[in-house]
Amino acid sequence: MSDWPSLQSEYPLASEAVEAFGRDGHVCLPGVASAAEVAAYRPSIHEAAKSLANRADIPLEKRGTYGKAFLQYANLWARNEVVKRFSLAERFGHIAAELMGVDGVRIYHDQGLFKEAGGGFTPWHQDQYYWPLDTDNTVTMWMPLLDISVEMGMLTFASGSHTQGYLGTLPISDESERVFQDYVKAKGFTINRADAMAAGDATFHRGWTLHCAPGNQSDRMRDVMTIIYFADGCRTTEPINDNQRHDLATWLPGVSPRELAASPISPVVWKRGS
Ligand SMILES: O=C(O)CCC(=O)C(=O)O
Repeated sequence: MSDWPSLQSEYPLASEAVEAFGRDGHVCLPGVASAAEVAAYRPSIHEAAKSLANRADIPLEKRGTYGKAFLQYANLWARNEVVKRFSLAERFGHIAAELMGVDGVRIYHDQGLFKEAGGGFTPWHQDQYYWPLDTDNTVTMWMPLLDISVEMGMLTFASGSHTQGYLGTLPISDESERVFQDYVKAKGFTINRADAMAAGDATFHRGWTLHCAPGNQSDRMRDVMTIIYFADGCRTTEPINDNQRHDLATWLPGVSPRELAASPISPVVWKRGS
């Protein structure tokens, strides 16, 4: 394992970035991993993804909106020791903790989200609709593994929308796109995204922040690694939809509603003072 960069060194997180995250519900941080660090881990992320079933064999035009948006590979860290080193990296977990203002974070799961060349848009949605957690202290790190432009499917946010909390039973779909697009307009939220991101730059967004992404108009795969964190010490809730029931069983196995959200596959990634 010593052949791979350790990803333990601290990221110099500016107080302005923490403020922006609190205000907007998202922030884009440059150089969370260096180009060399990403280059070292990217092949293992792809290797782990290859071991999982996906819809790549189904032509894009035969898939629905969700299926066109990305190839989705969850919990890659549990399949590959190198990816484990990446997804459980202290540096990333520490940033998540500082942004949320908590003393410790657990990983909920990681996900490779690969938007294929010609792949469709990601509809507006809220991530936390899927999560049976009793806290809004949740954050997703979204890190491209190659340099990307807007045209490749840049993550796009409605700034300040996290303050609205739960906005309804709207999984990622044509309906969530329509309803939330209208909602964002009606509320006058500013829509923000980076013009370009280098491999290893990362956005962080809260679980309730409305976000979406355009389709990939380039001829290259937009491979992105995401890691979801939640505040250590929070509890699970009674699932309020089938997606939450699935998530509870899958990402917090053996944990019942209202128990401490902690399982062998949701270890503490970073804790103050340890
Ligand atoms: O990568 C995308 O297109 C969407 C990502 C997303 O919704 C997320 O990471 O929460």
